[in-house]
Amino acid sequence: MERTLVLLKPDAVQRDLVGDIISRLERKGLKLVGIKMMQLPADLLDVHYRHLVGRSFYPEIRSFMQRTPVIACCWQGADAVNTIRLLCGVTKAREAAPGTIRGELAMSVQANLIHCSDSLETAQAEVERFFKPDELFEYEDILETFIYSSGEQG
Ligand code: IDP
Ligand code: MG
Repeated sequence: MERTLVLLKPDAVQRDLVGDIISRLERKGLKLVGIKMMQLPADLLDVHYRHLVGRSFYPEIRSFMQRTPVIACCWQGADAVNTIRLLCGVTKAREAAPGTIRGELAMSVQANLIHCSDSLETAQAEVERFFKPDELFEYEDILETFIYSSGEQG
């Protein structure tokens, strides 16, 4: 089973959408294996968004991501990385598909509610960057045999 990082951004916290977004991922059948609230330091953001450092809009993203604490979560599931990217929708929220988190709940390129890892390799690095080993959990999911067929279970 894959593990992936999700951040619920300051707009999700401020707009009281934390519960709604977590509920969507839970109802999909994904398994929550780590969760915490964090005020993100600038140096962590500079690493996390290193592909955007240097862009003219990066200072605004950094200050936006620091306006309130965020909720960091680690989710587990079969193909969890790609599955959550699909549920999230494209970056420019007003063009995100109906039914997606961004498509249903946001209008902005910057304030698009959620970060999710974009590849398995990135997910592994991001989960390690945001969570200490003892903040991630393994436990039995008693519904797993109703969520997956035997061949899909990890
Ligand atoms: P993603 O979050 O869909 O993976 P990335 O390209 O990795 O998108 O960008 C990271 C975040 O930076 C976006 O979610 C958004 O908050 C912000 N961002 C990306 N491009 C722009 C832009 O052109 N203007 C303002 N903010 C942007
Ligand atoms: Mg990205």
